[in-house]
Amino acid sequence: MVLVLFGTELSPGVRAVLLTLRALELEHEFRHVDLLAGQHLEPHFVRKNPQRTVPVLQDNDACIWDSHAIMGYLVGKYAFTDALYPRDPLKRALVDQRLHFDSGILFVLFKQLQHLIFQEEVTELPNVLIEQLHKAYDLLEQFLDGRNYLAGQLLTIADFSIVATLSTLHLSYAPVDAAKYPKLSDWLTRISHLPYYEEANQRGARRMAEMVRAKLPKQFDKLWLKAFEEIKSGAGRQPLK
Ligand SMILES: N[C@@H](CCC(=O)N[C@@H](CS)C(=O)NCC(=O)O)C(=O)O
Repeated sequence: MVLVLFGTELSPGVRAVLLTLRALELEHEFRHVDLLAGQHLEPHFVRKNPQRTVPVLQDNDACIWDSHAIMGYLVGKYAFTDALYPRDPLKRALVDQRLHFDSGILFVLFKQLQHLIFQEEVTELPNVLIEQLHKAYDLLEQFLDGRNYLAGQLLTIADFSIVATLSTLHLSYAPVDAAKYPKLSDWLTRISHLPYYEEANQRGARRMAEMVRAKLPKQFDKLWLKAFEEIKSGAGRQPLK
């Protein structure tokens, strides 16, 4: 049976799994779950994931959810090498730390912002959340010190997890300023050169940004357009080898 991924490309977690599926060249079927229409609350979906979140991966009778768990599973079960999720305990610990950073910090900030503008209908973002985002960017900049990728010199699922959330934040809420975060900006450019990046991540991140933009007042247009132009042009920087 083919792997089935349930979700929407608007979701960073879903896009992180799509990046992993594409990197591993795994055949899969994508079943769209419309969160705005509440399809994740329907009984047939809740039977697959009682937490009612996307992504969910179905592999035969098994349903796995949480993007981080799904990515690790895919590499463990289907990859020819462990490069994307090393078995070496220390290397794995570093990847896991980054995955938890996404789960516990970056994605949480994203979810709070989403809640404010889509549920609470605020039209201005609280500075305190944007400051927290910048603190998270500072940390990511430090994580990249001496490394091309977040957990070393090679691409891992930590990069997929964080790029899916970060690219969304970059386009929607707080552009990654290349002057302030040069390593993070270079890393974003480097990942965006992956051949499957546009289809697996950037398209959905851009759609999400368009929805956010429609909810926010004009003052954000300038920031948003700047980020859009930068990502299109590779932030004006050359990818590092
Ligand atoms: N840690 C989870 C987060 C999943 C999550 O919160 N997904 C959002 C979409 S981005 C969702 O399903 N939201 C629906 C809801 O919470 O009702 C993961 O990485 O899979």
